[in-house]
Amino acid sequence: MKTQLIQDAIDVLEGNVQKGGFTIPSKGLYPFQWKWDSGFIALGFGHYDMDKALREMSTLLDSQWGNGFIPHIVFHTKTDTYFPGEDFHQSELHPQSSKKYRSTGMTQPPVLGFVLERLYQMSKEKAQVLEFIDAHIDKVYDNHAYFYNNRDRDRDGLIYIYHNWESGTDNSPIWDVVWETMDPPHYEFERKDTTHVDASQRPTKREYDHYLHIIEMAKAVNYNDQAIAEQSPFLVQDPLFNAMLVRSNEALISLYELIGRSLDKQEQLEQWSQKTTKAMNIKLFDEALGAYIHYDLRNDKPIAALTSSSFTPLFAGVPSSERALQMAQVLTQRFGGKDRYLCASFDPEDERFNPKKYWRGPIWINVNWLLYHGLKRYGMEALSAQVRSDSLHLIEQFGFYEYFDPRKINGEKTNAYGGGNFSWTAALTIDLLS
Ligand code: 9WN
Repeated sequence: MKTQLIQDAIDVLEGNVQKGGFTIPSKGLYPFQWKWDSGFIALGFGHYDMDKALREMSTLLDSQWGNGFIPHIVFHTKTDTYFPGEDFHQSELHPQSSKKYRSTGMTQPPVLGFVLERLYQMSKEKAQVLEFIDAHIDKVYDNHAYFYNNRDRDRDGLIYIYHNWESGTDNSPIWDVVWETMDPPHYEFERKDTTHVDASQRPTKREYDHYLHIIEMAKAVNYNDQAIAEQSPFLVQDPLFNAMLVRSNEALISLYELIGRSLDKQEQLEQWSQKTTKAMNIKLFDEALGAYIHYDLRNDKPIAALTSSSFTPLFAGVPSSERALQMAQVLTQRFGGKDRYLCASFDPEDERFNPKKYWRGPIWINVNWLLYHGLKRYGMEALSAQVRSDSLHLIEQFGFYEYFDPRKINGEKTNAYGGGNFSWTAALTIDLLS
């Protein structure tokens, strides 16, 4: 079974590889290269075709802007099957945007540091991977420097995101409180996602109005970070985003040590990490809920609700062991139990929980992968094994889908939703089974 599932996963990944040296997340629905998808996808390739893994990384890094920014979508190919596309985003408005590729003017969680480290760890040809790392690591460092220099408004080490698409968890109920502070125009546009996936599993039209409105604001200031920080109605410190940064800082330090250079950068990364970790523990940990939460920087208030992102600081070693234990209890008691698979993307006990709707409840395999490793890091073997086996069970049962229903329901035809033959689901299956 194991070998068959790995073979099936390889077939999915190979089917999504494109001519330009990048891999799409899913045919039809997502026809370009996405930042954090590419990171997870490379981890799958790394187990059977390291050249492809490194090419995925270098193609993405090639889209970097002059200021170190790496965009969330790189529009390699011309197609109007996705909305909003390159003509809507207009990355060229920013004076330092890539001259080679058009892209969005927003980013996604910084996973590339730890992806490079893991590729090195899994490689059989260490010298080849180390040479690649030596040639590319500074770009990832520059990306972190971009965040600390431009996205740390209060200089406390917590990076903000200015759009929900930057979180990767697009329509999480977390953002509802921000939408309540906005009243965007009712734009006229043609959705493409709902021609590929049932509308009941995707964000609403009104939510899209908010998404587009923030982009219009950012375009009006030519994607200038300072102006965005001053004007964006959406300015949030996200626990997942900051945890990925801390974990990638840590990975970059060990990779610089391996290649034996840039002591100054190692020291800088260490300082950044300590600052972010400290701030996350002071500002983002909610004692009553027992896990990390989002902070609405624009309206200066915490968003007290639990999501799967709330537990991802485990992956970066951010919580103390006492807090980690508390988080594991919350995960088990509130998200787990005999009637549910781990881990729902939103608190199953909250009335806004929707088990079929995208980031409002369904399980996502990339977050499960982060939780699996995070729990393992704290020695919580049984719970981490459960996250892994729940993930593999759902994939074996239903296929390489984009997201899965966390409820254990008998007699349902399918518990899997969104795009099919989804790349990171396949890639992380390979990694979990290798
Ligand atoms: C917008 C590609 C991306 C993922 C995100 C996921 C979804 C895009 C969309 O697909 O978002 O970025 O159009 O809905 O939410 O996490 O990276 O797979």
